[in-house]
Amino acid sequence: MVRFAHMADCHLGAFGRNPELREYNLKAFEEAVDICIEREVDFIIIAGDLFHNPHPDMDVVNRAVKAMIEARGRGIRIYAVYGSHDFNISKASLIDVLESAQVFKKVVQYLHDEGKLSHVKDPTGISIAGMSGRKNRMDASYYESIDFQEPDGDAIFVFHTPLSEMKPADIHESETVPMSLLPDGYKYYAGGHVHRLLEHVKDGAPVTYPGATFGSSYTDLEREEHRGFFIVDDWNPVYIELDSFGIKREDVDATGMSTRELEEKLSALYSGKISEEIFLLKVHGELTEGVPEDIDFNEVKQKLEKAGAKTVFVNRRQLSGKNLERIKVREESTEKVEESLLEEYGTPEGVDISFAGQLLSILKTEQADGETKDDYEGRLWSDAWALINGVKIGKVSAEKDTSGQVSLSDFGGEPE
Ligand SMILES: [Mn+2]
Repeated sequence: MVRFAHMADCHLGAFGRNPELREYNLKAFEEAVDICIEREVDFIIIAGDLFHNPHPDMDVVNRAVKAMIEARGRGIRIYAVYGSHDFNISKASLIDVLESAQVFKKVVQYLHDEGKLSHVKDPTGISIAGMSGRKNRMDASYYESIDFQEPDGDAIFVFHTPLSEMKPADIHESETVPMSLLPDGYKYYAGGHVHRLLEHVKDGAPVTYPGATFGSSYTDLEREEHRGFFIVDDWNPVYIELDSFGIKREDVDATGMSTRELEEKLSALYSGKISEEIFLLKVHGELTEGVPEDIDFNEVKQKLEKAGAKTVFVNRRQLSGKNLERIKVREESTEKVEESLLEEYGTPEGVDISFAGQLLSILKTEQADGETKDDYEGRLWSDAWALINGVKIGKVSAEKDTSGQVSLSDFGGEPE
């Protein structure tokens, strides 16, 4: 009887700006590998996004390699495909390095000349073939371009693509591939990319996504209840939950409350003992009186920690005060809207409109493909500083945070 593990979307190195969550994420992977050793699986399949980016920090790499070498030492083989996060089209990714070091084997040997997939044969006799994730949404044509042939004997197909038949609402249809494009004749289809626990069947064979082992963004933690992976025993996937820490989610709707009422409501959250290690507090809605800034969320955070939570994250992006005015503007482009608002409502004294416009456009720059979050933030800072230093801004002075850190969102949440 064959027993193997199927995991995906470990995103090691994610939560770069939240050391606690980064650690939980690493620990989840180590725990998953430990369970694989304990359960004596024959091999482990990693269906993409083992790392959060193609060139992660060395301490992250070190932890991951240690865990995998431990498994390899027990005779457990590891097979991986690239995900959308740990693949780099122009440079070698860490996945390539670890394959060269024989930590694991990539199962994505695509034979370009023949337009076929090649299979890797595990000592159990099972063959494994895979297709990596792609960032450029060409998955469907990629699948169509390959001349799939029925595998010989028992085989597993690994993929890192959302399927239309199993599409969560937040994934766009254009990014998905219909299940009919998956090759026929495999006994197990090991999916990755979708950070959700999902199970389906194709011609009697399981088609599954284990979801993330921990998650890579605040949204993942807030939305997906499960974190774990599959152990597949005799072709039957059994989900293993990794939840030793516990996550508490509190959603507070402040609509119709004054700041004082909201403070009272929040104080009820830390009146008892909190047994979960991770506490996610979401506060949203429109206050009847006062502004969100009147509430000391830092104090709320500290009180929740005192009540037992090890890590607290407060999402108050959708909390607003009443005295925010609603303005209607009609212009042809975002830039025009901004310009007319700046003209109409003015900028702080001494700041001219074109400066404000240029600064806005710098701050709106998006993270480039393959760029790390640190590089991205560094680039925004240096561009913004070049602009600030090059312009006489009169009375308004800007000071860089002395810690050199600036968070672009409340949580440093990172995209999937
Ligand atoms: Mn992923």
